Amino acid sequence: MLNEFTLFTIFNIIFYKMVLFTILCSKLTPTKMFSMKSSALFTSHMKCIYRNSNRFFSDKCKSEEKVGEAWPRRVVTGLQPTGELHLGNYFGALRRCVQLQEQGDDVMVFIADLHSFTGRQEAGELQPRTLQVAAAALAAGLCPERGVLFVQSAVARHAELCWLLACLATHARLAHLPQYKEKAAAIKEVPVGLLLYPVLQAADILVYRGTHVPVGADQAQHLQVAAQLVRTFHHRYGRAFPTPRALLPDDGSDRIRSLRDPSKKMSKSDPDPKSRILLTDSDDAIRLKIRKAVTDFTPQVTFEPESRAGVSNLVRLHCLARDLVPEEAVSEAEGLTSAQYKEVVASALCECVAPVRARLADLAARPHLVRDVLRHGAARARLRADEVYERVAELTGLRPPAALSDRLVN
Ligand code: AQP
Repeated sequence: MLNEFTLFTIFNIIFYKMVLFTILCSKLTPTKMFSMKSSALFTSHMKCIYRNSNRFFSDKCKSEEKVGEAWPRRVVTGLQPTGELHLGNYFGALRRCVQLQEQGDDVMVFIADLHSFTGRQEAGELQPRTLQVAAAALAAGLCPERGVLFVQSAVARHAELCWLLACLATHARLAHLPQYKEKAAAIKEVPVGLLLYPVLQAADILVYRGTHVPVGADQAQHLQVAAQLVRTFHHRYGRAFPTPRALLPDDGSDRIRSLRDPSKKMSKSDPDPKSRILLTDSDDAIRLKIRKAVTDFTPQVTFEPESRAGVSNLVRLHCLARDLVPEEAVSEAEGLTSAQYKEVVASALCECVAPVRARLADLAARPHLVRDVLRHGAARARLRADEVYERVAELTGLRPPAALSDRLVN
């Protein structure tokens, strides 16, 4: 802040020196000068100073608003029903949510069915996939009583808030996001929904006044969009939301790589099924996929994510499955070739996946139970979203202010 203020002062000193220099060069007296065009220049500069000082002080206020102080801590995250969940989704999202819940956080997890429309979505596949993702969240250990598990489209407020936020977002900002540029470059007819994806994501969080969002590194920029929208909303209408903060893990669980091409992340939509380990995979399937995982020609096992992405990904998976740090995993692998180490990693993963897979099979046989959880979750989510949206509607003028509406009712 001090630096910003100092720069601001220096800028003003330079400006007035320039004015003085212009006066001397043009041989105009100050009186003549201010009676001419320069008075307009002077006025506009004064306006600029006024605007900047306002910005300076309002920025100062913003920086003093710390997440979690004014707003109760709430974790919000979503999973798209775009396919069967894999170890990346498990380590990177589900298990983290379960851990946060165990630490006492208020965790809301939703199945992001509306988001899944930004890619190609087959109508007949949406319901079974939605149930499957919900079942995976429960199988991973998420407690629906302590948290809230629901389907995004069951709470219409996500879409309603998205519209209001979309009117505050700029095309230039959204079109500049790397994930949009990458996805849009791969298709001919780019749907507007793809551009709006981060705005809907912002609405998903803000409609519950989410303060913390467990995200992967690739989502950090989307969270910046959400933070920017909060600032714009506050500036235009008043305070309605906290500024959401990314919860980035320090164990690398947000960056599980494809087993076939370690330069890419493990993904549901990768056309190669050997690139990912599913939560429903049998032990044999897991062993086979790990055996086929791409490494390199160096036989020793080391952890060098930049230069040896393949083997380091295996080390990472080993660590996450057995709760180790990379140094421990590497020392366990001492004297083993990559092929032998793959057996160690596969065994660790089999042990880790087995209980989740068993619970998933159990839930698959009882879809009514999962549906009940989702119905109950949606009812609770709607109550929370309605409360926030009512405030938004008041601030934006969509509803009369509470005091006035009371008078109108009486
Ligand atoms: N490879 C990954 N490593 C760690 N975390 C990951 N996540 C996804 N892939 C990895 C996390 O899982 C959560 C749900 O992701 P999503 O369903 O929103 O979709 P995504 O991020 O686009 O993941 P996919 O599996 O790659 O899906 P598709 O193929 O449909 O795009 C998120 O928290 C995400 O960070």
